[in-house]
Amino acid sequence: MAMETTLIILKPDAVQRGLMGAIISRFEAKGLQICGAKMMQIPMSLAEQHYSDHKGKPFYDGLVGFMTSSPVLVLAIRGVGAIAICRSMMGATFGSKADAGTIRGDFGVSNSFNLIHGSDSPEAAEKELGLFFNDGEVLDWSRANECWVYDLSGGDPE
Ligand code: IDP
Ligand code: MG
Repeated sequence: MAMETTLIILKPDAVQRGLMGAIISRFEAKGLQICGAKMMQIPMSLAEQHYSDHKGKPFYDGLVGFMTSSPVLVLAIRGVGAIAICRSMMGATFGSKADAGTIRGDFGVSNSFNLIHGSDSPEAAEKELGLFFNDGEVLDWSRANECWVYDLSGGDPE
């Protein structure tokens, strides 16, 4: 599996409810690396670009309204297979259905206020990282404990 960087957004409900730290802690404890972070209030044009695949769906207007309503925390998170790992840690889309043990399952009950966005493919991750981060804002940095997070004895992280 490849080293991947994924785009995570802690949505307005996560920020307003004071859950940023609890959610970031899960990713850090898992062994994923935070490579970019910024707080922002998403402009309407960016929300529309980010969710362009959902344009025309019944929930679309509410979704872009929600995402632009209050600040979010945007994260770039890296690890081997990070895209699928983050998606499984997030849980199913609807808070009412997400399994216990997942972020959406443990911290929310709403189907539209579901706390977190995560890229769902390498193509989406590349596009979304480009939308939310400028050049130089996603850092390549060496973690002091990398050799205990991964088995590096074979050269590649295992
Ligand atoms: P995902 O975030 O799990 O990838 P998507 O189907 O891509 O889910 O939907 C994007 C976002 O749109 C969801 O995270 C949620 O905030 C919102 N959403 C999706 N389906 C519904 C719905 O049926 N009602 C209300 N909001 C929805
Ligand atoms: Mg999606």
